[in-house]
Formats: sequence, C-alpha cells, structure tokens
Amino acid sequence: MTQLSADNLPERVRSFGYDRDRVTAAILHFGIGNFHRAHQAVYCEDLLEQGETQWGITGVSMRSPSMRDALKPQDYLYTLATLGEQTEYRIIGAIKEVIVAPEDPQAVIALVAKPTTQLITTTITEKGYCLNSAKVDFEHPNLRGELASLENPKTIYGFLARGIIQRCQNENSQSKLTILCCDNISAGGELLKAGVEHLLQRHSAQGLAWSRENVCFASSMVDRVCPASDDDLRAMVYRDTERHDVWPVSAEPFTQWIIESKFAGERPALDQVGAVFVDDIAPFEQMKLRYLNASHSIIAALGYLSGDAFVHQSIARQELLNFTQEALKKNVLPIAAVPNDYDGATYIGDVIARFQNGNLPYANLQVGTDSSQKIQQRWFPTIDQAIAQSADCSYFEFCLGAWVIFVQTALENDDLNDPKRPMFEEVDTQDLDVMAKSYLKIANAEEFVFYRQKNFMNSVIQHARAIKANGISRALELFAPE
Ligand code: CS2
Repeated sequence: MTQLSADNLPERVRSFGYDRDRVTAAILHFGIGNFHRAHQAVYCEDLLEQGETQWGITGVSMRSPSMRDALKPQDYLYTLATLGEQTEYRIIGAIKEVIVAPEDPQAVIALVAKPTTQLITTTITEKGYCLNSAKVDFEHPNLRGELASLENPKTIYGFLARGIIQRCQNENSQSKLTILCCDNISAGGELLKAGVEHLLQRHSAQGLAWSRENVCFASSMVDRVCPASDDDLRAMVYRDTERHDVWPVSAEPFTQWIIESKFAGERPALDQVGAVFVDDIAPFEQMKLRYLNASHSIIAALGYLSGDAFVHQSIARQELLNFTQEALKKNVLPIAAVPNDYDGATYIGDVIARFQNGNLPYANLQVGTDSSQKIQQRWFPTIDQAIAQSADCSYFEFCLGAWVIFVQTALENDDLNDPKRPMFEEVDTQDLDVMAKSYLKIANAEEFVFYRQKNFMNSVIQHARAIKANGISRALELFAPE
C-alpha cells in the first residue's frame, strides 16, 4: 500500500504545480484541523499556484500530536476530496510543517516572534477563546494562570502575547503582524485583541505599545461544510488515487471566505483566488451564524432525536425540513439582517440545498459537539433581539426545548461531546423544569434576557416535556407556532 508523499504523488490527480522547496511560511495557523485544511489552506494553495511562494503555512496543534504524526510521514501533504455530484481529488501542499504546542511551546512562541511570520490565523473552535456569553472570560482558569505567569502559555492569548513580547524585543522589530480569526464567532479579531492586550497590560508595557503600533487584529467569515474524516473516506481515497493517505479531508463544493480588510503588513492577494475583502465584516458574520450555523444546530438537535446519524438524512424528513425552513423565515429573517447584496430568503434556500447534499456525510453529532458554546452565538442573540422587538421567536422556544432533550439523551447514550459535559452530568434530571433551566444556565443563558422571561421559559419547558413524552416527530406534528 503506497503512502502519499512528495516522492509518491498519485498519477491523474490534481497536485501542486509549484516547487515546494521555494515555499516559505509567512502564515502561522493555530488549529490545524480538517476545516482549515479544506478551507483556508486551499485558498493558500491557489496563491502558491500563482507563484506567491511566501504564503505557505506552518500549523500549530494546540493539544494533540495526531495531525502532525499523520502528516509528517507524508511530507505534510494530504488529499482533499470534494464531494459534489462528482468526487474530485486534489493533493494539497500548502502546509510546510506542524508544531505541537504542548510538546514545544517555545517553538510556537518563536514563530509568533519571527519577523517573517506576517499573518497568524486561528481555527480553534468556540471553546478555544475561553468565552462567557460571547466575551473573553478573564476568570477562566487558564487565563488567570497566564495573568500570573506567561512562562507556560495554555491559551491562544498566552501564546500570542508571549510571542509579541519576544517579537518586539527582536532587533528588526518593525515587522508588522496581522492576526486573523477564522472561526465561527462574532468579532473574533476583537476577542483575540482583548485577550492578548489583557495579558500584555500585566506583563509588558513595551509589548502592549508595540502591539498597538504593529499588530492588526481582524475577523473573517469562513464557510465550507467539512466532515470529520473516517475509514470510509480513507478507503475511498485509496481506491481512487491508489495512495494511502492517513488523514485525508473531504468537503462540499461550496466555499466562501469574507475577510475584514485590516492588515498591518502585506496583505496576501486572497481576493485573486476567490476570497473577498470587506471593510465591515459584521453583516457577513451575522448572516453565517444566525442563518447557516443556527439551522445546522437546529437540524442536528432534532435530527439526533429522530435517530439520524447525518444532516442530509434529517433534512430529508419533511417535518424537519418544514420546521427548519419556517424557523429561519419566521424567527430569523424578520430580524437578522443580511449584507446589502444578499437576499435573506435566497440565502435560506441556498443553505438548505447545501445541507441536502447526500454525498456529504456530515454527522449530527459533529454539529452537536460543543453545542453549549455554539448556541450562545447561533441562537441566543436572535432570541433576545426578537424579544426586544416583540417579534416571533416561537420556533426557538421549541428549539431550546429540543436542545435540552438532546443534551439529556446524548448524555444517556454517552454521545455528548461538550466542554460542559461534567456540569451537565451533575444536573438532577428527575425534575424536567429544573433540568431545562439548569442545562440552559450551563450554556450561559442567564446572561440573556429570554432566560428571565417567564412565558418564554414556560414554553421551552412545555416543548421539552412534549418531546420527552411523545418523541420529536409527534412533537413537531403537535407544534403550533404563534
Ligand atoms: C457546523 C459548522 O459543526 C458545526 O457546528 O455548523 O462547522 C459548519 O459546517 C461550518 O460553519 C460551515 O461553514
């Protein structure tokens, strides 16, 4: 079984047409997972194909060595399988190296400090930002530890602050740096700035001044549905490319990257390869989170309770499709604006069509991962905005009821992958009222208005009861929105 490597490239598969030895890594990326490899790394690959050889990537794994261990024997090459009507393969060479932060934190800090590192990007998932209702939680144990000492950074903020302090002490410390959030969160660049400056204020006035002079923190909206890799994908890649790839990645054909045009130094010409630079990123972030990600989380919770493994199976259920479409049209579209040149109803149709891609096995439980963090960005702000505007949020009352039963059921089935799992496990599930309020409190719902709205919460609990008693399908049949 021939393993993919630079000396064993598959024939008849699109591969990099540039000299990888000439590529340098001006990009340092934190969170070298599947999404990054199917999204940002492909845009960079296209830049490299155009001769922009400085925009290679050094990846940083914040926790596990598994991605490094998988890719290193392959010269950090991997296979991207685009699963549309047809399956298309491409060998991606943009990643030059992967560093495992817990193994070699000094190497990570040195790369942040390195003058030739011009762009730092992050896909560390919602939980990587230590948030409490969409703001940096400065009381988070890891952040408190870094406030005391930056000797052994644990968070993205600690690594960036430590590296910036070292960078500003370098002899050629005029090298500008852009730090760009590529996660599904609102104003991710501002969060990174808040966390980094929080630490610099304590540890280095010089570092803080240098950062304010030489670093830009920016946000972006990233979009490409990209399943976790499994043995079925590995087998398909081997069958079709005749190369064994230890960690291939698959994705839908659709891809989108909207980037806030806030660069301190040189800006990679990503707009030459399909990305879009904008001055105001907020409308794009809101549209993505409150339409696509919100409905993804709706489908996942209701789909899991329907017994489906995958999103495309759940959205094929008429009652679930109807509910999701109506939830977006009646509870999101009236209040969540979309960017000027977008039409909300059209975007809803496009998103649903993407979820219906039967060639893309996206697991409900993958969406359900970290749901206590995700719904704070995807559902809660819309609910509060609806309440403030006396607009309809009756579909979200059902969604929260369904989410409560999703958490309880996933716990019972040992399926719950969530940073707050230990807290969920402590909740008394004998009393459904207590369980529902406790689960939502664990998801920081107390920080939102709806949690104190008696009628709203009573309705959430009634829906949870109905779902618990009758099952999700019957509960959907009985659901009679306002
Ligand atoms: C998904 C997202 O797993 C999830 O939470 O909602 O990863 C989604 O696939 C991407 O945001 C699509 O761009």
